[in-house]
Formats: sequence, structure tokens, C-alpha cells
Amino acid sequence: MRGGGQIKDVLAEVAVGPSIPEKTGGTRTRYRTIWISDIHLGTRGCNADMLIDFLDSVDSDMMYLVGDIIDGWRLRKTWHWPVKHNDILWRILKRARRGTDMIYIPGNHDEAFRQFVGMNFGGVEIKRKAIHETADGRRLLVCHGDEFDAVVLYARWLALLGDAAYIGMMKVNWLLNKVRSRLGMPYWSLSKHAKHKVKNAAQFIGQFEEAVAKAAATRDLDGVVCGHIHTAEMRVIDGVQYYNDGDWVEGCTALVEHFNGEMEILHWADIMAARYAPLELRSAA
Ligand SMILES: [Mn+2]
Repeated sequence: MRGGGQIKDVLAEVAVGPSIPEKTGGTRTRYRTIWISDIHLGTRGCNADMLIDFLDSVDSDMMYLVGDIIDGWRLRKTWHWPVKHNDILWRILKRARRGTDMIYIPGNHDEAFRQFVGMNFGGVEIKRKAIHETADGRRLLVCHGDEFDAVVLYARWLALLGDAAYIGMMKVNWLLNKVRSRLGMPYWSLSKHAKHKVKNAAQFIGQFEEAVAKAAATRDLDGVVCGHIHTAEMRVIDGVQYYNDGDWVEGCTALVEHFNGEMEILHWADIMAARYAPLELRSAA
């Protein structure tokens, strides 16, 4: 943030235009629908560069912002708003103006926007949830997913525990116990504790996915698209199609629908790496 520290200042800056000009020349890959969520603008975790590249490379008839776009929780504590975060909001608003049907479903981190449900801001329609009909006639519930937290037994953060964190903990465990033994304290297994947590994380993700799929089934829908747990996925659970568009903090993924109704998860880090691979090969030769 260049000054101030309020949402209205952000909006004033967005109106000025992007700091990184939008890529024009070249063709954008066009999809019928794009779903993205868990961008967490306003936090250091947000992978703004990759998302800007994504937005400049793709286009669609419809786009869903499936919650946790702006992280209001974190912003209330410390104001972190780099100019690139404006660039993302500008690009989203620009697409809406260009004619993409844009639907924004606030999540739990941007729940402040839920008070605007039913309103339309510059072509961005704010909804609590939506029903999306695919090109091949399937009906999908679109929601953020935090509404299932109460049903799922394990804490959300457990799902974010990655393998790297686990390996780090093993090292800490070794060091911690060296110190503990010097102090004459008994051995305490942090790694065992961590392993238990990681196992719980897998269990948590599974339970979450099942709870969401069940909700779609009881509504007599073909499937569901959500975000929230930062784990991109595409699978069938008891006859219900479960789609999770992932996040732009770690995974950097989007869910897309092709014009024939076929769905796909785009792993943007891999797509960017593939784009630059030939250059690397050339310089190595
Ligand atoms: Mn969330």
C-alpha cells in the first residue's frame, strides 16, 4: 500500500490502472468457465506474479471467484498491500467490463463482502452460492466451502501442513531432544506428534470432500465446485463430481471448463515452467 490503509484507498488506486501493463498481443487460451479462489490478497503468501501471468494468458465467457480473494482477517492485523495486489483487482474488474460474466462468492476470509450479496459492482455479481450449468448439462453447486467446517472434525490449518513442514519438524525434533537431554529432560517425540497431525490432515481433507459432495447430492445436483482447503482436486465421491480449484498461495491452480463441458485443473507453476523450458535448453546447448 502506497499510503492510507483502507479498502477505499485500495479501490481509488485500482481505478488509476495497473503497475504491470496487461499483456495484450498474443492469443489467450479461451475457456467456457474459470474458477479461482483462495488468492489471499493482502498477505505475503499470495503468489501475485503467477496469478498476473495466469490472468494475462487465459480468457473465459464466465468466471467465478470462489472466496478468500481478499484476506480481511490478515489485513486487520497488519496492512500488507503491494501494488501487484491492485494489479490483480484491476485485471478482474477489467474482464468484467469486457463482458466476462463474473460471479464473486465471498469466503470466510473475505466474509465482510457477504453483506453485499445480491449486489453488482462494476459487472461483478456478489452471491452467497451459485448453481453452474456446464456445456454438457450438468448442474454444479459453487460455494467457498467454509460452511462445512462445523461438519468436519479437524482444524483447517492441519490441511496446510505439507511434506516440507514435516521434514523441517523432524530436524527440529532432533535438535530439541539434544537440548532436552542436556537439560536432563526426557525424550519427547515432536516427529511422532507431527506425523499424527499429518495423518489427521489427510483425514481432514477426505472428510471435507465427502461432506461437500454429500451436500450436493442432497440438493439433487451432479456435483460441486469449492475452494477453502487449498487442495485442488477432481474426483467422483459416491456418484457426485467433486471439484476443488485449489489456491494461489502454494498450489497456484485454477479449475477450467472447456467448451464441450470437459473440466480440467490447471497447475500454473508447471505451465509456466514448460513455457520457459525450451529457452533453458537453448542456453545449455
Ligand atoms: Mn477459506
